[in-house]
Amino acid sequence: MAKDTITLMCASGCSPCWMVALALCEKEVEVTDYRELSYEKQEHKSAQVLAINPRGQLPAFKHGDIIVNNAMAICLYLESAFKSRGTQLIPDDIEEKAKMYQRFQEADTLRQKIGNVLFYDWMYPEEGHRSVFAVKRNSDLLSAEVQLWETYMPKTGSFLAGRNFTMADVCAFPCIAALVNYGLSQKKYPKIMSYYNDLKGKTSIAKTWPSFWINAPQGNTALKDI
Ligand SMILES: N[C@@H](CCC(=O)N[C@@H](CS)C(=O)NCC(=O)O)C(=O)O
Repeated sequence: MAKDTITLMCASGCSPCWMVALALCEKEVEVTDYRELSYEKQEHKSAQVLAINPRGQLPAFKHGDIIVNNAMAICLYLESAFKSRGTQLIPDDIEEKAKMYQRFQEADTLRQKIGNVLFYDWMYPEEGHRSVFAVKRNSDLLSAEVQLWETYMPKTGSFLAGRNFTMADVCAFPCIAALVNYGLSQKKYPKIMSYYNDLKGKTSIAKTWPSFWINAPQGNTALKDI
């Protein structure tokens, strides 16, 4: 298969999928075969996904014959494969690079902790297996994590790793946007809100904004007490 064939399977509203869409947009790389799949229809467990990602998770990505499954691995791959294209997302400056890698990796921790709160019932479909203590613990762990991110927020005009928009922003912004979309308190987290407001109109972010969130009924406040 020609190397410039890019297949991407995603679901709208999924933060890891948004990370990849955002990285592709920043790198100015066109997806030749884009498939938006539905969780409700269990399409993430379909043969087309399992052929690329045996875990049956999205995103699923293929560049020519090269398969990369994990969102953050795909993002790093894109920077290497298309180094000279679009935005440089991994800085040369060693201090900026160190901070970029740190926040990039921490974005995954934030994502998992958001998921543990939002998708608890989905992870434990049998009511008898759920626990109010676990719900409270997940919520407390997410609160502590979000408080940490409030201290990470850059001033207007700067980004998570410094002066430039980097892979750290590519992977953290979809998680920050999920927090806001699910009702995060503006009063409690003013710096997170202003980072979100500063970046939400950025061309690549606006262009890749999940339709799931645009069309979702307003007022989902599952994270308002975090
Ligand atoms: N570590 C993976 C996680 C991907 C992931 O959890 N995707 C979710 C949707 S956001 C999914 O496909 N869930 C369905 C499942 O786990 O069965 C990545 O970052 O790509």
